[in-house]
Amino acid sequence: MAISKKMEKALNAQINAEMYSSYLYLSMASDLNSKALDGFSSWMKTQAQEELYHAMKLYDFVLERGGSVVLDTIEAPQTEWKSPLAIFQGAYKHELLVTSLINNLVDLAIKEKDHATNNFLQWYVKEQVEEEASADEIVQKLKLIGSQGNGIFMLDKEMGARAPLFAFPTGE
Ligand code: OFO
Repeated sequence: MAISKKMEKALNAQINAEMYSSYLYLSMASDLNSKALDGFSSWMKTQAQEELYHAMKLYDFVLERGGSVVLDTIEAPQTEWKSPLAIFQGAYKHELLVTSLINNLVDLAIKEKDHATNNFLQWYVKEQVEEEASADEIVQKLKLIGSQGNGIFMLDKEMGARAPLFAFPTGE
């Protein structure tokens, strides 16, 4: 059974929200890089890759269910933040918003008795728990460290160890 037009529209909006998340985190990665925090920046670039993956999972699902993907304009994200703490607080706040968007989609799937979409969305429900927790963990660590350069240096090193989801080909 194909998805309803209403569900198709809502899932397309979520594709846009996930693409925006990717944009936002790439913008944060660039700002972290300009603050000489290469490890934090690299972590955020991987986060942006994850968001692209979230969008693509939805993209494939819409097509699989007989719907159409209609890509909309992606809003321009903020470009500068006052501190790494402000960046990760922003990321945490953004994840809370995304969680509410996912919850709304689940509500719609339940209302429409669309069990397949509801089942598909449960992956995102679980993922959001992790997304919120990982951003919040960094916020808490940054608060603990405060302005101690040494602590920030150590955390930057630790965060730089996060492996990318995929590597782009390099070279000529
Ligand atoms: Fe797609 O989870 Fe973050 O935004």
